[in-house]
Amino acid sequence: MSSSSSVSPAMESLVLQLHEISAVKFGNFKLKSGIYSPIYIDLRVIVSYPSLLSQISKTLISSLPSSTSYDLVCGVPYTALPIATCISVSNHVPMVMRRKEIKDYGTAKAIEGHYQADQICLIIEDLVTSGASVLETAAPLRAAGLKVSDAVVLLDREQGGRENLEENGIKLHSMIKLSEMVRILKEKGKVGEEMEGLVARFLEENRKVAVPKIEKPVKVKAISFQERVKLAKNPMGKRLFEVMIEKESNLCVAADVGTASELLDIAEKVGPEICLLKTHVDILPDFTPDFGSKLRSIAEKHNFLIFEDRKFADIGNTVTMQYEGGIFHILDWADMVNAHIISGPGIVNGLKLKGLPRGRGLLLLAEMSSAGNLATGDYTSAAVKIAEEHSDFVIGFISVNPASWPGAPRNPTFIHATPGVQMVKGGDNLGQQYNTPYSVVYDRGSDIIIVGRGIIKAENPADAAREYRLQGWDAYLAKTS
Ligand code: S5P
Repeated sequence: MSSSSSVSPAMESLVLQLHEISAVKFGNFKLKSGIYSPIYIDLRVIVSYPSLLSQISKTLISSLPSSTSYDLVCGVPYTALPIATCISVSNHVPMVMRRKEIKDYGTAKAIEGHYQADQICLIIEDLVTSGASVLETAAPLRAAGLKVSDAVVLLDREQGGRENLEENGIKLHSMIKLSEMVRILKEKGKVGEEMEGLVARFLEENRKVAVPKIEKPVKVKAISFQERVKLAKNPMGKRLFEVMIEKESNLCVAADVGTASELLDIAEKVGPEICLLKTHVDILPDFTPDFGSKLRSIAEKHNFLIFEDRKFADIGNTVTMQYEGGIFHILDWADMVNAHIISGPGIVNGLKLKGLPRGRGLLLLAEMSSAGNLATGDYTSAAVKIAEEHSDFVIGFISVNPASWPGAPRNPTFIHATPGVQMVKGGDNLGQQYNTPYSVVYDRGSDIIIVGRGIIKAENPADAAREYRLQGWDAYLAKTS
C-alpha cells in the first residue's frame, strides 16, 4: 500500500488515531441540516486523549504558512476551545474567548479576555462545512475592533466553507481535507472501496452548503452635541456641550506639568484648541491662593472649562470639606471635579451639597485606563445607576469603552471623557494604556479625549493640541454623520 504523496506520515498517524477513537465514523448519519451523510465526524471526544489533542494543536499551527501573523487566538466554541487553549499555552500566544450566550448582567461582554483594537486574531476551528460558525465567531471579534484574516481548521469538509470564508475576507488553512482523510483510511484498510465511493458521491452532491447570511454590525449614528445640549440637566454639562460645539473641540488637555507657572503657560498655549483643561492641583509645588483666579482668566479668554481631577473617594461628609477647604479651595475655581463611587452614593450627595449651588458639575469614574484596574463590570454599572439618580449634578463619566456597556444606546445626557489617548496605541511602564483619538471616539463611543503627555511632552504643545483636536473632532463627525 502506497501512502498519499501530499500527506505527511504524521498526518496519516493522526487520521488513524482519530478513526481509532471513533472521532470519524462511517455509516448513515442524519446531519443537523437534515441530509444523510455516509461519514460522521465528532471531534469533541479528543478531550479524552491529551496526547492526541496536543499533537493536533502542534500540527495545526505548523500547517500555517510562515507568513501568517497573529497576536491572539480564538477558538470557535465549544469543540475548538481546548485546541485553542493548547495552542495558546504551547506557543505563548494570548487567547480570547467568544461567548456563545451573552450575559444580560454584569459586563455583558461578547469577548472574554484582554485585547486591544487592531490586534490580529487567528480563529481556530475543528472542522469547517459552510464556514458559518467561523463567521459567527469572526463577527463579534471584528465588532470589537480586532482584525480577523485567517482561520485554521483541522478538517475541511470541502462543502463551500473555503469559498464562503474567502468572500468574507478570511483565508482558510486546513490541516487535512475530508477526501484526503478518506483516502488515507482506505489505503490503510479502514474503509472499503464501496464506502470510499459513497463518501465521494456525497461530497460531489453536497459541494456547496450555503452560508446563512450574517448581518454586519451596523454602526448606529451617534446623536450630535447640538441635540444632546438640549437634554443636559446640569448647567455645567450644558455649558460643556456648548463649548465643544463653539470650538469644534472635544479635546481635554491633562496639564500634568511640574509647576503652577508651567501650568498657566501650557493653558495659554493649548487654550485655543481645547474644550477642557484638566488639572492635578496637588502636584504643584508653587501653588498660591491666586492660582485659581489666574487660571480662570485664561479659561475665559480662550473659552474652555476647568476640570480638577481630584478623584474624591471618601464619605460624603469628608468630601464636602476636601472640596471646599484645605489650601486649594477647589470649589472656588474648578468648573467640575470627579469622584470614585467606591464609598457609595453618599459621596455624590456630599459634593452636590457644595457644588450644585455654585453651578458646578461632577464626573464619575466608571472605568479607568490603567492595566488591571478594578472599575469594571458591576462597578461600572453601579456608577451609571448613581449618575442616573443624580443627573442634576452628575454630568458624565470618566470612561474607557462606553460602547461596550450593557444597555446601549446609552443615556445621551451624560458626557464621556476618556483618558489614555495618544497618536499610537501603547502604554507607559506604570500601567497606563493608550488608544488613538479615532478609536476612543468612533469605536469606543466616547465624547472627549483626555490627552496628557501626548501634548505636554511634545516639542510644540500648541501644534500637538491642534492635531489631537482635529483627529478627535473628525472622529466625532464621522460617527454623527
Ligand atoms: O483612568 C484614568 C483616569 C484619569 S482621570 N486614567 C488616567 O490616566 N486619568 C488621568 O488622565 C491621569 O491622572 C492623567 O492626568 C491623565 C492621562 O495622562 P497621559 O499623560 O497618560 O495622557
